[in-house]
Amino acid sequence: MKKRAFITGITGQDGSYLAEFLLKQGYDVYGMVRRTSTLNFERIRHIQDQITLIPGDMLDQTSVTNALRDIRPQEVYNLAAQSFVQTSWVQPVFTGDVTALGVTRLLDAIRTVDPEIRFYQASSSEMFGKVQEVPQRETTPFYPRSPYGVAKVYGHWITVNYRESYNLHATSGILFNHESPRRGYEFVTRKVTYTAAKIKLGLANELRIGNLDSQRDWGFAGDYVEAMWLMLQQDKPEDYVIATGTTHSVEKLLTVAFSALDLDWKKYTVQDERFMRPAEVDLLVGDPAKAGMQLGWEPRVSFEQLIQMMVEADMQLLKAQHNL
Ligand code: NDP
Ligand code: GDR
Repeated sequence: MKKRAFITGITGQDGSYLAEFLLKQGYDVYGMVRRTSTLNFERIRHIQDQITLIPGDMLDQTSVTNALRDIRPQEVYNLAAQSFVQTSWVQPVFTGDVTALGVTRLLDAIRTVDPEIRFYQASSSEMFGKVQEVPQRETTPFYPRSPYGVAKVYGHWITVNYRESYNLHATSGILFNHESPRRGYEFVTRKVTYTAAKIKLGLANELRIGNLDSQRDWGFAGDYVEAMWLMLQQDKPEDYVIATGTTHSVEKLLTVAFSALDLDWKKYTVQDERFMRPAEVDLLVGDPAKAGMQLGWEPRVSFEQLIQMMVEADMQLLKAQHNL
C-alpha cells in the first residue's frame, strides 16, 4: 500500500516543492485548495495529474475534518497560512484565524479522526523576532514582532500541547526564510530578482524597497521541504530549527542580484516608506546543528547560488512573457 500524505497550502511555494518530493518518494499526495473565483494552480500545474486536490479552507472545521476522514492519510503537512508578514498588520484578525487557530482545527481533526496520523507544523523564525540569542536554536525564547509572528507562536505551542496532551506524533519545524523561483512576488528576494530582471530587459526603470539593513538567513525551498519529511520519519516527534547558519542583509541581496545582471543597484533603487514595517525583525540567523545531527539534514544551495538561480529563472520567464 502506498503511503498517503495530505498537504494544506499545496498551491504555495513550499507546498509545490513538497508535493514533488513526496511523489518521488512514492506517496499518494492529496492537497487542500480553497475556493477562488480564478484558479491559482501555477505552481502545481506540472504535477496536477499526479495529485488529488480536495476543496477546503483552514477557516472551516467541517472541511478540514472531512478531508482527513475521506483521505485517511498517514502524514499531514500544515503549510497553509496567511504568510506575508506585512499584510499581518493590515489583517491581524484574519491572520490569527488562519495561521494560529487553523492549526488547532487541523490538530483537533487528527485527534478525533485518527491520532496515529503524523503531523508537521510550518513554524517560523519570525517567532524569534527581537532575538534573545544569536544564533537562534530550538531553545531560544520567542519574541515575535508582528501579528504573523504572534500567530506562529500560537501554532507552535498548540502543536507542542497536542503532542503532550494526546500523545500525537506532532512536530514543529522552525524554518528560516527559504526562497526559490516560485517565491511569491511580494517577498523581498523575489521582488528584487524579478524587478532587476525587468530593469535589465528595459521593462522597468526602478525598484522601490524598504529597510536595507535587515538581515536574513536565506536558504533554498527545495532543500527545506526535505527536512519537513525527515522530521516525520523520526520515531519520536521533536522540534527542529532549519536554517543555513549564515545571514545576509537586504543590501547584500541587492548587490548579488543586480551584479548577476551586470547592473549597479544604487542607480535603480529608491527607498520607500510604504515598505517599512511598524516593528522590524533586524537579524535572523539559525543554528541547524540539531537537524544536522539527528536528521542528517544540511542545506545544499548557497545564498549566491540561490539568488543566481532566481535571477536566471526571472529572466527566462520575462523573455517568454514578452517574446524577447
Ligand atoms: P505561501 O504564501 O507561498 O503559501 C501559503 C499557502 O497557504 C497557499 O497555498 C495558500 O493558498 C494557503 N492558504 C492560505 N490561507 C488559507 C486558508 N484559509 N485555507 C487553506 N489554505 C490557505 O507560503 P510558503 O509556501 O512560503 O510557506 C509555507 C508555510 O511555511 C506557511 O505556513 C508559512 O507561514 C511557513 N513558513 C514559510 C517560510 C518561508 O520562508 N517560505 C519560513 C517559515 C515558515 P492560496 O494559493 O489559495 O492563497
Ligand atoms: P519575512 O520575508 O518578513 O522575513 O517573512 P520578506 O521577504 O517579506 O522580508 C524580509 C526582510 O526584507 C525587508 N524588506 C522588504 N520586504 C519586502 N517584502 N518588501 C520590500 O520591499 C522590502 N524591503 C526590505 C523586510 O523588512 C524584512 O526585514 C518570510 C515569510 O515567508 C514568512 O512567512 C516566514 O515565516 C519568514 O520569512 C521566515
